[in-house]
Amino acid sequence: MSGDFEQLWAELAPLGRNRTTGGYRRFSWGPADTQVRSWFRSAASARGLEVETDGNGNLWACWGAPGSVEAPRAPADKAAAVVTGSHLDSVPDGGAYDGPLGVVGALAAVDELRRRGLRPRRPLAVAVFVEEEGARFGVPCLGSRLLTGAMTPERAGRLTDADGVSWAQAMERAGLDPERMGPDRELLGRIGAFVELHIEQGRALAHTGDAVGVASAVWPHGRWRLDFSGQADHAGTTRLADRSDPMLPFAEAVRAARRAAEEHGALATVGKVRVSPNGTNAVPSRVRAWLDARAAEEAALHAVVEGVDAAARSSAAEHGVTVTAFLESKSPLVEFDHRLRDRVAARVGGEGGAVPVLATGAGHDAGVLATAVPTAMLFVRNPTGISHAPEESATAADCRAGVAALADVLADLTDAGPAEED
Ligand code: HGY
Ligand code: MN
Ligand code: MN
Repeated sequence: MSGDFEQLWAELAPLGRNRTTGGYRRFSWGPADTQVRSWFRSAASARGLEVETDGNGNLWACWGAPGSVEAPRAPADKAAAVVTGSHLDSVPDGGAYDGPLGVVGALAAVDELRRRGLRPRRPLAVAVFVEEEGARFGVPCLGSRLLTGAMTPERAGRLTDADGVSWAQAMERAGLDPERMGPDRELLGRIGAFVELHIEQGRALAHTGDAVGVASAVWPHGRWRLDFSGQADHAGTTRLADRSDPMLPFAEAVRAARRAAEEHGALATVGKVRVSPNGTNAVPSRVRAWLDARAAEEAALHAVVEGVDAAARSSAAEHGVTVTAFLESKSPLVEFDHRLRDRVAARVGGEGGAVPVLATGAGHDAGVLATAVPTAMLFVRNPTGISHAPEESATAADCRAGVAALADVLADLTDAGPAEED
């Protein structure tokens, strides 16, 4: 197995990597995305998996697709497929593991099942969801939101990137038909369970000393855009009293985010800002900033956003600036399906007993799909906890432990039996 995992990892690693930062820039429908999608198709086909692209651009590599030579002979009532996988897109200068560990791990788990002489008695698919990070078009988990109907094709089609290219245009340039976008209840109806392997984006497993953990929940979280509009002016001649400088209420909003997060035991981040016209010697006309807020409970999340909004408005009024807030995406608390969670935990824990079960503040496609099918997540230890940065890491041994655990879970869920069985 190590050969397969390391071989796959070595093939994928160079694609979309920025040589200067060492981070990844794999943005939906861009050149790096084309490369990694093509890599996935060939790696899956090399394993005899039939690869399809759904109307939203998500990839599905099916082992045992109906009619295929390896179609399982499961009785009709067990036809529900088991799906695993994750995403291949990244945040700007993201790490190597966030997303790809779940995709490479899934393909390596298919290899592992074969190595064990097993074949699923239910269809098994490996999925790659598009725009999970929302790095180019702003809404995270766009592919799974479209699939489940959490996002309408109309709104998705109008999302634009920093250059004004719309999602629909970018899809079209990548050879897909945006008219096919939309919820796919028939596809979802064929899925009995989705299990996502993902690097832990935190330090819990590093503290417990476990290589693998199981997810219990995803915190409520969301993204808000704040537009501060003032008056452009000369930096060297405009008196302070005569300025309407949007940078000042923006700065206050950033400080307020940290204060509110501390006060409510939440997390709040302003990591992206665009200044217009962005000149050294000009008072800006507009500052556009994005707030990412997350909390274990909805009430705390709401309190943080309210606190930031109030601080931004009062500072804007003080400086003759207007501020408008837009909710760009919001995800409610997701508790993973208890029965599936416990079944996965029992399988991963085995006779050895308990496996850590932990909540996360990171959003995932498994969290979005949870509205339509039973979903679960397996976490692989992240020794530093760092993620969304080039320094993200996981040991080869822990990755292999994650693959072995995923293979155990998939064997269980697909009721896998001896491959040569007729
Ligand atoms: O932002 C997140 O939580 C995830 O990485 N998309
Ligand atoms: Mn991420
Ligand atoms: Mn991820």
